[in-house]
Amino acid sequence: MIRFSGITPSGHATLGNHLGAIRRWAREGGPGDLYFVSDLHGMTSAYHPQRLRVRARELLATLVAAGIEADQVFVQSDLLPQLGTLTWILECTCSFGEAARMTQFKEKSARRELEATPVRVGLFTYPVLMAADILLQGADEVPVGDDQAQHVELARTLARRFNGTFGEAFVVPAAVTPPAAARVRDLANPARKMDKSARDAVGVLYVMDEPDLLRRKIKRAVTDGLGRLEFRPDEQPGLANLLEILAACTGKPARDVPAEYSSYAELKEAVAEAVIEELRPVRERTKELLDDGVELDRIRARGAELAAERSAHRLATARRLAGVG
Ligand code: AQP
Repeated sequence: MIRFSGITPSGHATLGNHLGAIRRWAREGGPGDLYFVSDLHGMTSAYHPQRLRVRARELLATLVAAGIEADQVFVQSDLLPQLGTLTWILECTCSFGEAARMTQFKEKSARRELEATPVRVGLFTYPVLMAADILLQGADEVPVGDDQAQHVELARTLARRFNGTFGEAFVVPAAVTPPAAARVRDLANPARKMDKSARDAVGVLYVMDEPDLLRRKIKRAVTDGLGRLEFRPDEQPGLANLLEILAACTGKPARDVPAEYSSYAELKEAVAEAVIEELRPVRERTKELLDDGVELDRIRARGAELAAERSAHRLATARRLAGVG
């Protein structure tokens, strides 16, 4: 069984990415699962090429540092020839209307138009690239949040259509809802989720932040003036976020945490210690991998080789059936 998940290098990995995705992939992933750094997805809005390259490398190192098996990770652009080929084949089976229905495209393009920023064709066609990612690897399950479920549905439609029109080439993937995970919020604005591409980093804890910086950011986290140590996400969202972070790092239920502390300051100190210890091994191992370029290059090349090998037969079949191979 292949479960397939990706992470986009639109910024440095955050505590949210770590607790909500990376740590779970490392702990709960099965031997057939595949994880990829989706750098091609990071090109659908304005981006800086050198930054994209550096962040993709850093994210790859972080996935491995967090404990994901090195032969289960790869960088998407290392499969650009295969993905380019399959994306084109699938685009030629996808109607304009199907692509135009994607809610994420409608929302993102509307926002860009309001900001008077150009809407790239890549933003429009990226769900087909995502279908190619999934179908190329023969994924059985794609764990996604609500915002991506429609894209997996498109991948299912395109797989069925191709198989029905030209012949069996693809596994029809299933979108699965991942088990509920901590939704880490921005420490400076708990109404927002902690985003790796946030413009203002004061409320964002990055995996690679040094302990002192983590401590300073947590100390400044927005709480409230109630002075009441209880887990009440609706009334005290900032405090609840801190309690959830501490709970995720220690494995205790968030509701049980307040009883152990007598002030917000004391709680923040405990959160800081827990986050520092949670991230320390990942940060240190990531650093080691980034410093030892040879080892990371080897992991990357091997990941790309395995991903290409795994998908070669499927791509050849699709090309042959589509009349272009
Ligand atoms: N704050 C969060 N709490 C819990 N989980 C989170 N994830 C992201 N933020 C949080 C999970 O991380 C995985 C990778 O996400 P992605 O690269 O597809 O980007 P995203 O979901 O759009 O998350 P980001 O980090 O906020 O990126 P930007 O800033 O580019 O939008 C996913 O499994 C996601 O659920």
